Amino acid sequence: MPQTMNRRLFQGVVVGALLATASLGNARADELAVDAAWTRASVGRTGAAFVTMSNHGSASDRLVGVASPVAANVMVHRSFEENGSMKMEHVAAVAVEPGQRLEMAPGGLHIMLMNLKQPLKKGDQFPLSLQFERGGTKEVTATVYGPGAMEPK
Ligand SMILES: [Cu+2]
Repeated sequence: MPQTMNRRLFQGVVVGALLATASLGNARADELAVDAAWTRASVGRTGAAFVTMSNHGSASDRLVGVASPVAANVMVHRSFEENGSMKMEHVAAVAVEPGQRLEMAPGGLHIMLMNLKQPLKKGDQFPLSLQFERGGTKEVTATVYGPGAMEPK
C-alpha cells in the first residue's frame, strides 16, 4: 500500500532528525510520560502497583528499572494464564513504542512490591521511581485504593 510506504518513509525522516538533535546533547526527557500511578490496599507483605506510560516521541524507549521506598524488592512482573492458573514472571525491560500508551493493569503488567516495609492503606500516597533507557528516571506518586480495586478509583 503506497500510504503505508509513505508513512514509513516519513517516520524514518523524523527519527533521523531526532537522532541528529540527540547527538547535540539534548536529552529530550519529556517525550516519555508516566501518569495514573496507583495500587491497592495491601494484604500481607506484597503489593502490585500500576502506571500508564505514554511515548510522545518518535523513538522507542524501554522501562528498565523500578524502585520505591515502601518495599525492599521492586520489579516489573507480567501476569499470564497457563493451564488454567494465573502465573507471573519477571520482565527485565518493557518497550514503549512511539505513539504508544501502555497501561499496566491487574492481570497483566504490574510493578511488584515485595517485602513491604509498611502496610499500604487506602488513601495513602507513596513515591515510585521508573527508569527508562532513553527518557531517564521518572518520579511519580502512587495512590492507594481499596483492596480489590481493578482500576484507579
Ligand atoms: Cu507480580
